[in-house]
Amino acid sequence: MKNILEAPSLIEMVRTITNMYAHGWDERNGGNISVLLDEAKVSEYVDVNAVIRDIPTGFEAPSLEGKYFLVTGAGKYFKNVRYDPACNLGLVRLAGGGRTAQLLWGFTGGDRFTSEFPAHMMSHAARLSVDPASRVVMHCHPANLLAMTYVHDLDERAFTRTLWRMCTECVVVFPDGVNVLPWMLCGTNKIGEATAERIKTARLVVWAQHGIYGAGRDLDETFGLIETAEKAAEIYMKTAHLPRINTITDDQMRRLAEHFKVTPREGFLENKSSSAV
Ligand code: 2HA
Ligand code: ZN
Repeated sequence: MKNILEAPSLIEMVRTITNMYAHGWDERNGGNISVLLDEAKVSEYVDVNAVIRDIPTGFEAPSLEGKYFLVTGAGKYFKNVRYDPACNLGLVRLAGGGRTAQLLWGFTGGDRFTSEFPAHMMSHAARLSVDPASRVVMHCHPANLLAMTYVHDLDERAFTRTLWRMCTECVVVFPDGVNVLPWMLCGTNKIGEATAERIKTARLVVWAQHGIYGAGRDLDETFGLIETAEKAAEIYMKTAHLPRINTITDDQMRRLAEHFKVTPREGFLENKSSSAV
């Protein structure tokens, strides 16, 4: 067996978590990540028949049966992960229709996966149903996106349009837009189901007054989505109280979409030649 601490996916997970903490997105035990791994790769590093313990999940996810996930632990601080990955992270395989997570490595302190495991697993199932290459679900608490949910309309089209207009590249980076959930109790199957439902049509889902979920094909893509949306929210929070003199128009966003060959979410731009702000 190879040393799992040298596995590229584990190294990238630790680096990403460390970077997220450095960005201020993950105070205390805030935030969590799960990454779907291939069995062939996993079996280079762990004996997939040696289950350390079974952890009940409290939900069903039949489409994820037999799938492997590297995931952050409940109550773990992102700032500490790099000093002890085996304590703060776990590698699990879902069994029993998703009702059980079989621990194969990690959680050495006897812990379990993040309290947001239902939202993560349900979001993976939802994203895989629309994009079989989807691998990553990431949750964190970026300050400007969070601040924006206190002062901006939570309508998904309005929220997305504001973010798109804050930086030229936003419509190119997240043409699918940003979906928004109202405040809900976190750590529950209910918020998991709601997140999964909203993450089907956009890779970013804001949890009002809490944070954001991102989904992507790898850690870089997912981090980059959140990073770009958070930058846009920062520009918004820096300018929202000031008179607006200039903007990015819908026609300009349409030109960006044509040039960079992306398709903005249907109905989110105004009709051609409209000057709506
Ligand atoms: O894991 O961020 O939403 C801590 C959280 C819960
Ligand atoms: Zn959170």
